Amino acid sequence: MTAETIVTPADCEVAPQGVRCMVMRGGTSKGAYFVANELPKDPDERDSLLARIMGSPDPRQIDGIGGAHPLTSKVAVVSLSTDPGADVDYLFLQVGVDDGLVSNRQNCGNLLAAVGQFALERGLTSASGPQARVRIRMLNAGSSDTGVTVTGSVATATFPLDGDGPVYEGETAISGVPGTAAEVRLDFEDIAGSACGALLPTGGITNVIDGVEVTCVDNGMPTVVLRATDLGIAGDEEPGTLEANTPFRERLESLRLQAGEMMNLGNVSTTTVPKMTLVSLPRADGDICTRTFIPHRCHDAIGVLGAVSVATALRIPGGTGAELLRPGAEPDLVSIEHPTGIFVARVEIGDGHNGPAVGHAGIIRTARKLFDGLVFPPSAALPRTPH
Ligand code: NQM
Repeated sequence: MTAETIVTPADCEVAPQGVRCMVMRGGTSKGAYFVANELPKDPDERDSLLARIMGSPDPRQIDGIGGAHPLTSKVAVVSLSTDPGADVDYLFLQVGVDDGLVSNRQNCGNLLAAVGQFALERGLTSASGPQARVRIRMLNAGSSDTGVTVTGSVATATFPLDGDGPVYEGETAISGVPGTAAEVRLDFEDIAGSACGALLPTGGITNVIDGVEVTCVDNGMPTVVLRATDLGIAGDEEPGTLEANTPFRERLESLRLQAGEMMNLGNVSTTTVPKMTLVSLPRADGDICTRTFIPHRCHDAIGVLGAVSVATALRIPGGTGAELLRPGAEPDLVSIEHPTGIFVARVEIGDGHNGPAVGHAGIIRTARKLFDGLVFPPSAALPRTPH
């Protein structure tokens, strides 16, 4: 048995006293939250440290605090904003479970749901009264290697407060999370084209790739929307059933690689965007049924900005799968069925100079502080687990 060891210069530089870290549930994801200046400044050093903290690369992340799934192997890095129009800056980093790669190429609207509370907990911003409103600039924008330049957009998080800080207890339930917690409202500004440079980055409402019609959209998350039946599935299968269907997954990945090039994302073979959302007729009380690949695992629910992007594609006249929406659905709301329930996204679409334009977009989440303390990463990179 051989094990390949990834060694970087940062491997010897871990403070033996630990690294300050808060673990929070944001929406249907869970992640480690850090203040930016408590991590190494150098991105390579920072990423090496974060991979070790999460326990990657290892399918079980047994030597770290990651949860062995993309939805629980996430990091939020928060700092005072350098933009006078925002309170704090939020950088999302996805830590690859199996490969240990740390990527800033996508945003995460679920971890975003706890950024406001984290910023108050760490004294990065302040608020008083019954509610906090924290303006969060989202730093994950277009990647420099594709030539697309996109500026960070802003989300406002609104959540309850008491004299001691954020209130986490509450009566709001969201699908995919047991019990209830305090409501966090997220309102988005200027998220269209967040990573691809345009709401419809291919220039068209639909495209045909290998005979399959798709809508490629980026309203906060680069996403490809396609009809489940066009890929020979019903669309309401369990995630595990779809993940086990190798020919289907190979076809989906081939479409994704081609769509990535068309969406200005370049070669997406090692990136987590675009996401792939298969749509079909609603089965429960929603307007549309979905299964989303993020992009290799099937999501147990649907991402926040992913849901906003899917709702946008379906609300654009002629968008792929728009005809599958439940007749009579409310114009600005889309109730998206997913494997563990329903996600309601509000998106207003109007006419812009060059086609459809997005007005307000917003969603409701909950978030909770789970743990606050010090995390102790190993000082050397983990050997890659042999497969
Ligand atoms: O789309 C999963 C999640 C996400 C991302 C993913 C997210 C979003 O459920 O904004 O929240 O698509 O990787 O946390």
